[in-house]
Amino acid sequence: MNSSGSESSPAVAAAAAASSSSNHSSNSVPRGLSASSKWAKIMTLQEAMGDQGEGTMTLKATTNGRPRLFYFHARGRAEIIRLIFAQAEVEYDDVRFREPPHAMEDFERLKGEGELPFDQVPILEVDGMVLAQSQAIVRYIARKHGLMGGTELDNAFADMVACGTEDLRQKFTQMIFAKTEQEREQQLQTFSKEVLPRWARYFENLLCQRGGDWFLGSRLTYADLAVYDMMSTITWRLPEAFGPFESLRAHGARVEKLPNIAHWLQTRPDNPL
Ligand SMILES: N[C@@H](CCC(=O)N[C@@H](CS)C(=O)NCC(=O)O)C(=O)O
Repeated sequence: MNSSGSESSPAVAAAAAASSSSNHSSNSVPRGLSASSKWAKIMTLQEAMGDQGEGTMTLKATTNGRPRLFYFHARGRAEIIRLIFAQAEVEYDDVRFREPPHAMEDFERLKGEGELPFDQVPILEVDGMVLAQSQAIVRYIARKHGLMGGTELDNAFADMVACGTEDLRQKFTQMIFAKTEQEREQQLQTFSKEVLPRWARYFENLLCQRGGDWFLGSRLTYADLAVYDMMSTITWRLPEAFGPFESLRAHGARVEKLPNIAHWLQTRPDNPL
């Protein structure tokens, strides 16, 4: 997102793609901001603020231990947080900006609170503290809710895998949001023919290193959810991307079958990105 407030950021573009894609769902009722899920209370910023207008929301208001996640109406960097909360059955408020053209308006309003550490989202407000940086948030909630490894070294292994997903996501996002169509096509070729197969192989090697269903063998960690999230982001644009990577695809299918994850996938708003 650029500081000029233009609507060209990946998250805003993703929100725009989300709103147009929900209009295109033919077989199911589109699930937008009115979606509801067992643990996530999905709401707009206006609802979270009690719709009392500018300056009336206090971000550090006591939330009685109930976390509040703020982000665009998109998956983006917030979805891994939502997946962890779903798996751990944590009740929280999933506060989303409206779709474009109002997304930036809402983001500016939140920034106007003067409490965002880096003027970026996602943020998680918990117990009167505002946390930014998605990876810090992810590690905090994964530790708190038992989705880390059993040892410090295993935690580092899980972090390593998750950091890898961030690298690949960044390469994907750069490509998807290239400035011109021609640039995008060119980058798409390089990404799908060179970058993606190389990185998919890295992940597959790591997955197979220990045997078992998960990256840490028999123990599910947030890294499994992070890899799943990254793969579903990429397959939105490149449906066949992971075709040759059987172990990774089987891993993704296992994540989707986790009952709490399955519930979230079935009930979450249908944003593609
Ligand atoms: N390293 C940060 C990056 C967050 C980030 O760039 N968020 C975007 C939206 S996806 C944003 O708020 N951009 C506003 C800006 O950087 O000015 C994280 O992982 O949370």
